[in-house]
This record gives sequence, structure tokens and C-alpha cells, in this order.
Amino acid sequence: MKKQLYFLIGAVIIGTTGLLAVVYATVSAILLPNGDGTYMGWQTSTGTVHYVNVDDQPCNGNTDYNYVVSSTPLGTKDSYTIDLSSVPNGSTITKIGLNPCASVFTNVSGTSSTLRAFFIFNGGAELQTNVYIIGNSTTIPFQFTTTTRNISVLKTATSTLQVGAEYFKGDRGLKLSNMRVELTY
Ligand SMILES: [Ca+2]
Repeated sequence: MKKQLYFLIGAVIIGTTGLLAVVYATVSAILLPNGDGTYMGWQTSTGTVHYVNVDDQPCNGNTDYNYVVSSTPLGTKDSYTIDLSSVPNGSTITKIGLNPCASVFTNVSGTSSTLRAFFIFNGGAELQTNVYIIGNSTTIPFQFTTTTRNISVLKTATSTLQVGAEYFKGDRGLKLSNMRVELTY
């Protein structure tokens, strides 16, 4: 189901001509990984293809996920490609929202793990949307709320997007069961 929400951004722009222009933005449907990306450092709970464990909507928790264990080196990353075909060519993408479904891997009291969510447009810089400090209350991945980051990227026929997760801090490992993406353009 494609959902489109229209809302007013930047309300009114007054140009040098003195004319008023109203700018609308579209928020994409929830996009999910459709391929494996540059980073494949995490382990897979099922099979050998990474993205199929994190493309479920709603999140399917422990049914399938990608993971790092407590002893996996910090900085280990997994990334996935996102299909941008629903965004018209010529659009300027102004915001990206990432929303991981995640938990710690090992439930031991007193410690936590931190997941860093990031994205890469057109093979360029790796940009972070948020870090999630996840406690030990559960090892069943749960859906976080979306955190957005403002960007300005022209979408063309050759544009690419990857989203990913990094084992950033902590000592309990991590599970990632889905990664939801929303684009504003
Ligand atoms: Ca999953």
C-alpha cells in the first residue's frame, strides 16, 4: 500500500521577484532493504543473504535477524540497498528517516550496547541519523521510533541509497530484525 502524505514545509518562500511560492513535500511509503550493501560484517540468523532478515514489515522480532555477538569488534557494520524507484527523478530528497527494529544479543544485567544507524547516498559519505543505546531488558528486537536527518540530494535515474547499522559501543552484541526507511522529497 503506497501512502503519500503531503504537508507544508518551508511554508512560503519569498523570491527575489517578490512572488510567493508554496513548497510541498512528499513522504515516501515505508521502504525496506532489497539487497545486500557494501558492508556485510554482521552474521545472519537465517541463510547467507543479509537483507532478507531485515526486510519485514511489521518487524518479525526473533524470526530472522542479523547480529553481532558481545565479542564482535566494535565498528562492525552491515548495510543494505534501498529501491529508490518510487521517488521521481529530478526530485530533491530533503530528509531521511531511519527506524531500526533492534535489541541486544545477549541478556546480561548491568550493561548495554549501542547501535549506530547510518546511510550512504550515491556511494558518498556515511552519514549518521542516530545512535540507539539498548539496555538488557529484552533480547527480542523492537521497533524504535524514526529519527530523521536533513539532507539535500538530487534524485536521478542512477541514484543509490544504502542504509546500515554499526556495532558502535557496548558489550552485549546486537540484533537487527528490520530497518525501515522514509524519505521526504
Ligand atoms: Ca526480521
